[in-house]
Amino acid sequence: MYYDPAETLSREDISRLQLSRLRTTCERAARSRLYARKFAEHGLRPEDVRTLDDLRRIPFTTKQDLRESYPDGLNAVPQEKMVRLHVSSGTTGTPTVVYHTAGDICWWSSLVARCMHMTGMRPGDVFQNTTSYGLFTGGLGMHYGAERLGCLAIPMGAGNTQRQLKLIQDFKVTALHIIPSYALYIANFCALNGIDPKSLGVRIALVGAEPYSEQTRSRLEGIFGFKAFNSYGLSEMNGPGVAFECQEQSGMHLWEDAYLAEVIDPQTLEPVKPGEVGELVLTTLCREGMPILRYRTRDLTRFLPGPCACGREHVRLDRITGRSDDLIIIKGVNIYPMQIEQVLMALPEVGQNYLIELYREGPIDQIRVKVEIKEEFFVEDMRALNALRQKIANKLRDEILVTPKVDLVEHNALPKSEGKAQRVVDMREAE
Ligand code: DLL
Repeated sequence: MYYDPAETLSREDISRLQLSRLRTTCERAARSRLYARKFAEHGLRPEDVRTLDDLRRIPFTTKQDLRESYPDGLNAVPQEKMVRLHVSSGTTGTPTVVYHTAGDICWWSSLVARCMHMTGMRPGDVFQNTTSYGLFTGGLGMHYGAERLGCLAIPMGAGNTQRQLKLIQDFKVTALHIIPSYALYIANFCALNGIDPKSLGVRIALVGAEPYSEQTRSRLEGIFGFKAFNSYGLSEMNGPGVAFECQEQSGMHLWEDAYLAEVIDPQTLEPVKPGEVGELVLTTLCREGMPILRYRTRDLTRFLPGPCACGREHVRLDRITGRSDDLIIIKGVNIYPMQIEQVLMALPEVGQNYLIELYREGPIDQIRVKVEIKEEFFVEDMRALNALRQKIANKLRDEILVTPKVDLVEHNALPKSEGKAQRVVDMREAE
């Protein structure tokens, strides 16, 4: 039933293992320039970490630290020992780099294999990876995991939907790795080209790398007939394989033998009360090449209380509601893009894509939501369209407490990207 004996660890075993691995990790980290400096600044020596509570004496690591350490200031072993590096997309300023030793790649692959097995994938499954390869960790990360598990892996990469579908059909693909916005795009493509998505026969979809709502999951499962498992990770912590849903599909188990997780209040930096939402902070416990201590992910989530029916005691993360830097403030009201997605994806008239625009009217910030409408609802009757526009605006207002301007557009009218979708365009500075 389990892929790895680590899945059966009790809470007590987990704590014991975490402490011994944390101590090794601190010793290793102290060999890097960044942590040698940070430890010295805090008057901390690796051997001062004697209990799990001592974790809190270790300073946080931020994205800024990683940028300033570019290209190799976090390396804890000589470069000759490294076998791979991934560089983040770095939309703003200097990118960040993560180096891996052969041992790190081995660990990462087995973590991903463990996740895949937990969803029900087995040797014999045919796995197609629809995300980009190259520097994005969802490519090689998932690929190595699938091969490790013993699946037939097809490294299709991103885009070229016609070809994706042909390979899925010709090789009887049973499991897919897919970003939610691309899954919605394929659904649309199938509708336009008269393909029944259920006839593709895909059983399992690993869906992650960007936030999506429960409503989007239900929509995708309804359209494709597969089970969609949420998958969380970030390049700094390897990539995919950090936390994954089990067959209960109720929160993502975070592998606590490999990562130490905290949820903190991003303002006070203190731990939140149990079960409250805050910023996820992660420490690697198994990495040799580039250990990272108390990394502030900026991702907002919470630990789900209570045991999981699957029996695994590794803590569960709730769906990531967004990043602390995604917060939109309009007329003093805090809004997360995910709230808008939830409302839209629950409406049958709404198609598979939308875009949020922030703009300024005089001194006042405004929000406009452009919504693709399914073909059968995109009629010439102005009254019907106006009524639909009003209905969507009202539903959004009930959720986000401000009334957005709503523009209805034909399906396929909005820009789509091959990688992660850009859902919010902020035009306020440009105006
Ligand atoms: O997106 C790693 C990954 C690849 C995860 C494939 C899952 C599947 P980055 O490009 O570094 O790494 O982006 C990491 O993406 O901090 C979150 O903000 C977001 N993210 C990743 N998974 C989820 C998810 C990969 N399931 C950043 N839900 C993270 C919400 C997610 N957000």
